[in-house]
Amino acid sequence: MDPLPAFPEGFLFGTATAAYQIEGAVREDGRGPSIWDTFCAEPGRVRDGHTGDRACDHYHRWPEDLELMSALGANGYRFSVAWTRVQPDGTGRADPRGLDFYEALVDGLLDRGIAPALTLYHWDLPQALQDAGGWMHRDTAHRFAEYAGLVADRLGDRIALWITLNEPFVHLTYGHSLGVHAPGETLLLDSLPAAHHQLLGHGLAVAALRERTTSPIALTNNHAPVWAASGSPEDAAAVRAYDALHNRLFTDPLLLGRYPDLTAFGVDAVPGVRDGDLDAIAAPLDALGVNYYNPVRVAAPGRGGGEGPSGLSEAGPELDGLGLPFVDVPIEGTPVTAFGWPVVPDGLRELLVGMRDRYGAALPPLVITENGCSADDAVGPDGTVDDPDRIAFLDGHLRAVHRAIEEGVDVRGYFVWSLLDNFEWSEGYHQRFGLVHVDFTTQRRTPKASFHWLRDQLRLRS
Ligand code: IFM
Repeated sequence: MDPLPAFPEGFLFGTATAAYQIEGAVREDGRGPSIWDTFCAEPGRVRDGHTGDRACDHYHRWPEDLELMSALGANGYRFSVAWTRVQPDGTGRADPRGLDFYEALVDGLLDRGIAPALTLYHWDLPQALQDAGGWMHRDTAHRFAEYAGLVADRLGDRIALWITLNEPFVHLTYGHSLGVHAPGETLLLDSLPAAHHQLLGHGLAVAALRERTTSPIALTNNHAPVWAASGSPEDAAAVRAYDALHNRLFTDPLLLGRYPDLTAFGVDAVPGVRDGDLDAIAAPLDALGVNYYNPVRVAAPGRGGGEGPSGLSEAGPELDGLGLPFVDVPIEGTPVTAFGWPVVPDGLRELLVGMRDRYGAALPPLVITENGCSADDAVGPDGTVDDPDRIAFLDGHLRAVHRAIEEGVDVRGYFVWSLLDNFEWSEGYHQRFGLVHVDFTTQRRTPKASFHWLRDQLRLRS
């Protein structure tokens, strides 16, 4: 395999994780329950009844995990803070023990020359706030801003990139519309206030952060290029509808200060919007985080499908019966990951160029805050983990990012999902995304061949 092309000076290369997926220690040092603790405890919600109770035990093993990042040669690390370690029930004063943990982690990163990219919210809402209405309730946006301020009071300028929310699109659809993620709500399109309140929470948090830090601030969402199943006008309309939901619902308000046209969904106006909300939401950003896994192919309703790789694919064939203005259509002829997601590296270039063309000067610099694949990785008899598919995946996607940069898109960093095999939400521990294999019985970490490949690529750059 040829070495990767040169990326711009200062480009961030690292890995990404999230608190509930790796930390474990869910009842230690005053941590309160989050909606994921509750969801996992409900029979039938998560495959094989897996929970994040222990996960990768990162809460205790973080020094070892920092050593792994150093050995990789990464200059960035994206992680998330568990809100309920800072505010166990989502309100009031901070528990210093939670902040102590993240402060030690951040200082450990800085000591190793690794820039900390901190996500404030990766889906683990305090259960107490869910009991009061969760993201369907406007007050949660204010609680989020208060929490953001508490974290910034402690960590402020030591954070290289603040990320308010992770993938609000997935949290909305999987968590609030379809119920396959916590909090398990099945509100379908009635979940839209949870979109608005997440965005409002973002806007209010940006204001709270700006008062406390000069570090750059971003929001991360999941994005996908959307392809039509045919050249028909009906399928083109399906593409527009799906694109509005997946790519525009959260990004248009951020960058353009308005919601996209949702009339294809029978929605004339997003409910719950008050005067001034969109101004708060559209406060200037320093970067936009893009998580990319695969493109999506859709057709007009009634054309079959329902099992393709859209962000809604976990709903399966039932999608066809929901009255949505699109159906999901499989993408054929590509390799697939262990999850069954199509591997289309150039989709990342297409996405990035498309975002630049769509938003023009309104688009801040982009950071690829997640990209990666799951594979059925196992430790072999010789103690190594051979994951050639992941090496090919990363090589292809990094080259796609490079092509986008050559085409003039301002991309500043790339974070592999993920550092470690971890708790993959409703799939439990069945999908392994790590550069490092984790034996969930012994907690032994074994860097995979992809880890060594990426380390060699990063060494070539220094
Ligand atoms: O594991 C998730 C992560 O939490 C959010 N983005 C997608 C990843 C893989 O499904």
